[in-house]
Amino acid sequence: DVKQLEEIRDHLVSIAHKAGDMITAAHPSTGSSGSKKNSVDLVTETDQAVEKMISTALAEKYPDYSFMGEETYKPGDVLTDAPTFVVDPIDGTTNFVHSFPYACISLGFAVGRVPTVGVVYNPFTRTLYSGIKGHGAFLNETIPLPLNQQPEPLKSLSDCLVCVEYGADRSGNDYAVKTETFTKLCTTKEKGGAMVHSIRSLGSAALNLCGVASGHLDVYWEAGCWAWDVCAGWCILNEAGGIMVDANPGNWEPKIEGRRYLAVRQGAGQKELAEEFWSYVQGKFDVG
Ligand code: LIP
Repeated sequence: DVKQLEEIRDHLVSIAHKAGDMITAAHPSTGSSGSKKNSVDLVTETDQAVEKMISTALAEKYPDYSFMGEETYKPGDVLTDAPTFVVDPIDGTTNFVHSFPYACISLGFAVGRVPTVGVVYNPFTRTLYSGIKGHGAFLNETIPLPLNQQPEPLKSLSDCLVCVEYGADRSGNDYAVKTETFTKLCTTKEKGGAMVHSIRSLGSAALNLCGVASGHLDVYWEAGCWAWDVCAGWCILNEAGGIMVDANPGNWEPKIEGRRYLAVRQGAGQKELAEEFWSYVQGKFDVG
């Protein structure tokens, strides 16, 4: 019931603040980026320490619920239908390492593999986004999302600010699909492109989804995310009237444990805009 979900939200908010203090107190350098999955996929000691604090605080209060976190995930782990906290201790680790103030703690709660509670907190700007399925999404707990409650209709991609990410895998088919699509989006219409107002690549999937929920980004498209990057932001996006569909052309069914996402902000014409977006996608992603 909603009282229980509000209690979970409040617990996640207090954990997010604690985690935020740990993150802003840390002073990572680009050379001290700890273990690396590859030269651009960074993990710091802070990521690991923050996840430990979060999992301990959650287990104390909710010992029966499952936990999935970026730093303790092992290949083969699956998200089940059981109530599960889905956590990224620092989403935007590269930004964190470079002191670019666009990183956050992403705390999601999924039930039946549906994002049900979301808390996303950027401790550098002290910006908190939260949402509960069926009960709205808010900025700093009081301001309803989207920020413009009467958003403009989504007429054409050429009026849009579009967010994309390069991701941590910079070669192969999926990278070619991304970069060729980015080019097409930014090419003038006369040359067969969409000529969007501009594209942005900001480095945090969770904050990108909150940007679409707020309405300051019209579209966000990425393949290569994990459940902990999107669970919290997805709940907030839906509650702000945004839609999430699959990043591969024509597929309307994104999966939380899948890795391809296309988010469109609230406004008349969302589905038509998703279809227009796909018409510029140059190929299909292999990633599931
Ligand atoms: C990152 C994302 C980023 C994406 C990267 C990575 P991390 O999360 O939020 O947007 O492009 O592939 O998943 O590693 O900073 O938690």
